Amino acid sequence: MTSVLLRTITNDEIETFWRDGVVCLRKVVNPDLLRSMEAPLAALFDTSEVADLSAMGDAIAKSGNDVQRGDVPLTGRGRFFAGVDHWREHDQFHFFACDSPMPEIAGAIMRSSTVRLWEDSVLAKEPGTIERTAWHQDLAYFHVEGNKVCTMWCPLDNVTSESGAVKFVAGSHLWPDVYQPNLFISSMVIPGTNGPAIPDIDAMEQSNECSVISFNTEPGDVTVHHGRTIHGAGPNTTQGFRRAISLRYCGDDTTYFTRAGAPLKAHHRHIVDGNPLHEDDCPTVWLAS
Ligand SMILES: O=C(O)CCC(=O)C(=O)O
Repeated sequence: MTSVLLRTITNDEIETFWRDGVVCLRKVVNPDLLRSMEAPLAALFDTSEVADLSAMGDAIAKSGNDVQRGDVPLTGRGRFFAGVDHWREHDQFHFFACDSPMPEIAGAIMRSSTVRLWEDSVLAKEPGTIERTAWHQDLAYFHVEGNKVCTMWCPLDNVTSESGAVKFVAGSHLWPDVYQPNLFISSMVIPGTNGPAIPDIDAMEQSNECSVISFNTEPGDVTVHHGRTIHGAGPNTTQGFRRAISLRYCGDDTTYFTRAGAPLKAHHRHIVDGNPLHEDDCPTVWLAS
């Protein structure tokens, strides 16, 4: 398997990222790299290393609160699994996040001479998963401040809007606020967090106050979005899986910035507001030569 960058990242792609807050890089890595992650990802299903967000959604709905769901028949219903930090325990996830071409791509796109790993994350919607991914910004979940923060969303399947392609609000990385983070499948906010409420993106889109873009993707394509870009995803109404691994990287200008109530990681032991990220917390995974 070739695990090198298949082609250079163009200036046009870099400028698209900084203008729209997202870019889709076509055929940038070998699809075999993504195929090599299918078994490691499948091994996480039904373990304590991933959360069943569909079960969480059922509990939220039972308590009378909002769950964001699409119009998918409940028969043969699939589950939405999500997990983070698999790179710490599993060699193949470590390779994917730290030693594959992904960090170099992040460095090129962010125009950063250093790339550090914040986390990896698996996001798998089984066939017939009704849960949407609620609109959110990644930065609201990270104890980080800076402009060079990105997420690379790496699909393991062919993904369309019917199967839950991620949708991005173009240019929203330039909006002034970091909005209060939510429970990912619900507009309910994470208790103890702060920030203004996220605008009603669906209503804004209807009234042409914002533009929402998404991409049909195949394994080997990667979308890269800015840490402040508002994004979400639909249900998976198809008979196939919609599996992805998201890699979240920080660049040169990032420093720690505590966000009250946002998830803390046991291995992040050096969070001091204003300090650069610490090697033990967020390893350097790429340096410009
Ligand atoms: O895969 C999804 O449904 C959402 C992806 C996402 O929010 C992310 O990768 O930051």
